Amino acid sequence: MSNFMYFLADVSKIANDDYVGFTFFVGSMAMMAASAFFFLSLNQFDKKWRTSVLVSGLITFIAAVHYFYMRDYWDAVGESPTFFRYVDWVLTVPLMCVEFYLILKVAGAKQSLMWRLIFLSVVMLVTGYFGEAVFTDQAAFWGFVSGVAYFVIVYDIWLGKAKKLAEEAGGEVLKAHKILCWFVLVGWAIYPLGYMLGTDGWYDGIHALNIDMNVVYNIGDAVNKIGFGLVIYALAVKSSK
Ligand SMILES: *C/C=C(C)/C=C/C=C(C)/C=C/C1=C(C)CCCC1(C)C
Repeated sequence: MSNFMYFLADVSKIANDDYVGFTFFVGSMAMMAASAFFFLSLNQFDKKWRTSVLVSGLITFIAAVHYFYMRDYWDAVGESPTFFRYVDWVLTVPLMCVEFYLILKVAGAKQSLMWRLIFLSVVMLVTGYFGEAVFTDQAAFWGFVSGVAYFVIVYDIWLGKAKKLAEEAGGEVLKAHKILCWFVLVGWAIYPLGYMLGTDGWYDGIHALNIDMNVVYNIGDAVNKIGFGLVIYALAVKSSK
């Protein structure tokens, strides 16, 4: 079959009764559209804001490519595309940490802050992968370890060094930092929920909801990757003449 025929077969199957596949499909389109939006807007900003908006576009673009793969994998295999999911996250979540550093640079943020957040996010994701794909009978334990790293990130940006820098920067940077903090506290909390829906542990009761983990992850990604990017975009608009 040609690629196009394959695409049609794919779509018709998804369009009929596969709501998980549908969220992969819509997710890939949303990520692609967001990337075009961020990339094409770059010229309107002052030079010092372009890197931040560029990174927003890279985050959604990397996700778009992974969503194409995940959609096909789901369609062909009918299982969670765990490997692609985590490769996507391990590239995009550290880039979100870079965004914090980039906007706080005006207040003198050091690279050490960026590397600390990147390190914590990688610990959070690698331990999550262990629980979801490697040591699946200890999912609750690895999810807990992952959750500890997550809370250290939340602490750092809400109450730690990053918060002090945001206050020193003040104005629009402080406002944007606060919104990003809410994304990490509430938006990122969607993921452990998905994890509990798709793995076994003391939380098995939640399986009664009968929601596929991928739907939850896909909603989380759309909210967080596109929403996060739009906050940066709005900051760049307000801060450019
Ligand atoms: C664009 C992708 C994003 C923002 C992904 C974020 C992922 C997380 C915050 C995942 C967190 C997890 C826990 C806190 C515990 C259970 C395991 C994870 C990896 C799902």
